[in-house]
Amino acid sequence: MRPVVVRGRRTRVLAGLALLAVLLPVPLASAPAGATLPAGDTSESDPAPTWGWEPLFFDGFDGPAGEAPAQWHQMPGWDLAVQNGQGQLDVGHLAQIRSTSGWALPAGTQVRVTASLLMPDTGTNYTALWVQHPDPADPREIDVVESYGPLKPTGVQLGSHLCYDETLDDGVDECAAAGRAPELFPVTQSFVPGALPWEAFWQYSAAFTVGGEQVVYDAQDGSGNAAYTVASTPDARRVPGNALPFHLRLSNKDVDPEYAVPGGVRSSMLVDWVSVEVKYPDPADPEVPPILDPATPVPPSEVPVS
Ligand SMILES: [Ca+2]
Repeated sequence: MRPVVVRGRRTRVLAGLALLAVLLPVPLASAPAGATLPAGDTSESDPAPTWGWEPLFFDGFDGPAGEAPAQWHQMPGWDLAVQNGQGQLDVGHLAQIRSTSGWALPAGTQVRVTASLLMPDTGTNYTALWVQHPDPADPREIDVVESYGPLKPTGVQLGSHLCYDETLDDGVDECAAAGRAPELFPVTQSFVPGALPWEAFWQYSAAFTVGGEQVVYDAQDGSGNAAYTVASTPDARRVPGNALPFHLRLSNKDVDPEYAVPGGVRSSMLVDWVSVEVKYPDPADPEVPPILDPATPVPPSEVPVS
């Protein structure tokens, strides 16, 4: 199981320091206008335009109100998430679903997982989209984004887990002790008031190369303006390999009662769409470079987010 409590102070401080090195927020006011949308498309309802990426999975959640999404299944012990009839999936209190499809892709395949999400505004819900690599001994979990909401100090964060601490209440971080601590980046400060993750839909992405060593996370509005771009510390253990399929998970957990903060009115996470896009390695040029050269600091304008 994934931890559901706020992470320890030391972890957050370390993650914050790492974030300073790699988080390169782009001021929204100076970002270029979204002039690349094809005529007729709207920034509210369509994924960002892409070139060179092939769709592997897409769900726009356009089914009738109350109907379960056909490409996902309910996790045992959890509630189902259902469509709301307005083109969105309502991931309510205690809902958790997994993509029925999973993908084991050739090494060198570039993968980008993106979802358009509106987070709950409560202090009692903990919502997440993550890439699950289902090997308990080698999880390689990528948290595309997770949110504790506006009332909790953690707000939204992203990162990855290599290990699950099954004894969160014993005061010992077994994962860190084993050299497998999570890498987490808080990003709430990258959003502007009025467009915070619980006030506006954002497109949250994680991109990686199968068998590579780095994950690039970003959040964009519907016009391609980025709130943040985060490049993870290079570590092959944090990127899915090709031996096991990875799946997608959406969840809405309760925070533990002792950490709950009253307030807020919307406990659901709303999901407009989810996509997985890929670029397969060129057979004529199998030496596909990693998404980023870890040795080279990359300004946000050059990070290959599209
Ligand atoms: Ca939709």
